[in-house]
Amino acid sequence: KAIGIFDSGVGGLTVLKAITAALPQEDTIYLGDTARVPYGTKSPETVIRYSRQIASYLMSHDIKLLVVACNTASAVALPTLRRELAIPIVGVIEPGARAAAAATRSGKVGVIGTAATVKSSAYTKAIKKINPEIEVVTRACPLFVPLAEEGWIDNEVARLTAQTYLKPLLDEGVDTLVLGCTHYPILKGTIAEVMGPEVTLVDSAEQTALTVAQILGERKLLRPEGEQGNHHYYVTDIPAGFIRVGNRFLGGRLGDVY
Ligand code: DGN
Repeated sequence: KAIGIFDSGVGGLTVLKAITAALPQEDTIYLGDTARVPYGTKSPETVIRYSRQIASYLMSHDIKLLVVACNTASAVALPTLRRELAIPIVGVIEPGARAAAAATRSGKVGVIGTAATVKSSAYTKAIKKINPEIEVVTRACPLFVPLAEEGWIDNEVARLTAQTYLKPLLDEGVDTLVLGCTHYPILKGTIAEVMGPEVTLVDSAEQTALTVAQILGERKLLRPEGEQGNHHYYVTDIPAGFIRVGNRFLGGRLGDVY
């Protein structure tokens, strides 16, 4: 059985990349809802409806675990999916929150994400559930998404955008910053440059991959090491844009897209 992964579009490939790096033997089925992206600006009701439709499509492929790679969908649709589906479901918020709570020394954590993710307060709630003493400062950085898709990740525009968005977090003195959107790991270099060497960046993708490995291990659902997993990609719009941007996200290793 494969691991099912979905995102509002191409961004979740950063999560898929982390999962295949940690578990190269596993088969994956990825669905990018490219016809309806972005989720970050839509209402919770709409994002829940889309997430249920996609989850039920992936369930029809007999998956053993579902990864909700989209921060926005994780922030608003996870409780509904967990209630309705009988397989383990991993979102990207809890793993990112756990890593941030473990990393902070000053007790001040910054979280950046889409407008919907920030509005949901999902990261703040998840971090405070682990340690109520931690202060969480959030900021929506919507322009990072088109910058990542355009490949403008280390030019002047990216740097100015990052400086403008991140300055208030720097002023607040956060020592840890959660990259709470699938696209932000692509801009990690520029974000790190602006935040400086004292600030730890938490990449939800890497943390999510570790959680997937742990759950599959506990449930004895891991495939034997040494095998090479197969990867299938589905999109809801025509595949052209997904292939172009996806190859950039995965370093040219995207297979067939349906
Ligand atoms: N995948 C979305 C997220 O992680 O929040 C970003 C893209 C979007 O839907 N705006």
